[in-house]
Amino acid sequence: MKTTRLIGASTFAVAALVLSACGGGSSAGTTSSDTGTAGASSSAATGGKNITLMVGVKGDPFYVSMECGAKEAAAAAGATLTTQGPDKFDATLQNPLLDAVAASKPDALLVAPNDVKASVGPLKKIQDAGSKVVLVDTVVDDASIGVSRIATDNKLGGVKAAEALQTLGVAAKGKVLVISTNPGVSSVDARVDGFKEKAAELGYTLVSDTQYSNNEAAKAAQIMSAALAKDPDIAGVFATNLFTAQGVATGVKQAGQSGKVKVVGFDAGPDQIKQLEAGDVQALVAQKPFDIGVQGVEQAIAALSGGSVTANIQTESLVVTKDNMAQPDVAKYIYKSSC
Ligand code: T6T
Repeated sequence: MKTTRLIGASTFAVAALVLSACGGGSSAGTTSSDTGTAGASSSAATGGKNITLMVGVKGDPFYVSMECGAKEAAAAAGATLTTQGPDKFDATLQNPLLDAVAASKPDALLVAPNDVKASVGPLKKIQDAGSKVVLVDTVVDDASIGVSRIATDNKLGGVKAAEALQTLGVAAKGKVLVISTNPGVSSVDARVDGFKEKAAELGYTLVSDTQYSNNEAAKAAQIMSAALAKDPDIAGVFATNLFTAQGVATGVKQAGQSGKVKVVGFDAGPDQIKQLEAGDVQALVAQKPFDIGVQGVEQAIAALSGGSVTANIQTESLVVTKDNMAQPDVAKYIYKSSC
């Protein structure tokens, strides 16, 4: 039977095996008694399976880290992993790649769909042709797609971002702004929802509707500069993903407001960590993409080997600041630019 579960410090036997082999980097290293998934699979039972990982966008350290986890889990299970992704986070670029995947008929597809609606058609085709589809990071509106869905609890991540602004001293009535990527991306939309709910509770004033960077750092910087020109008393900003957050920090810096305007970004790429260190960003909500990759492969293997599959898995996030970033239990979640 399909179930929902929240992944915290515990996860499965395969993850423990992978992580003990690679020296950590994920909370997935802790074993748990919850062995209803691919923990029971062995490379003897699952060897030779072809798994494709379709990331949301190529070269993004979030997806690179996810690929690192997926690669290690695939190797542990004796499966072959091939990774692909569009040059931009854009369904019109990802969909043709998905159509090519359909033609290659992998045993399983791990995919971060670029759009809740536009990605449904190609994924349905792949699923109907018999490949096991596992959604990683982002989802689609059609609930029939995917034997399993594994993502950060993004709404909670947005709540944490608002709480971080409060911790940083943004008081009730403080003016705040949200800058996201594109509407229709499930992950960032949920972060915005969580942030807005908590911001309302904290009495913050949103200076405008959510603005969109199109996942381009330069555009995020421009939006930020324009917003500060219009409302010089903005006290805090939430930027919902890696490239948006990098651009927002640049915009605040160019306006000479670093430190005065509190910037909370999502993700923890290497360049974001540099911005944190430099004081251009005050807090980052880091995800655990390595874990998502490990668990994506585990679920795919479970589905292929007749094991028990978990329909929804939510992974954790953590708030990274200049003060805690060097702690080993935090530093291990900084994203990688290569495996
Ligand atoms: O924040 C991640 C990912 O979770 C989101 O779906 C898209 O943007 C990132 O890849 C960061 O760039």
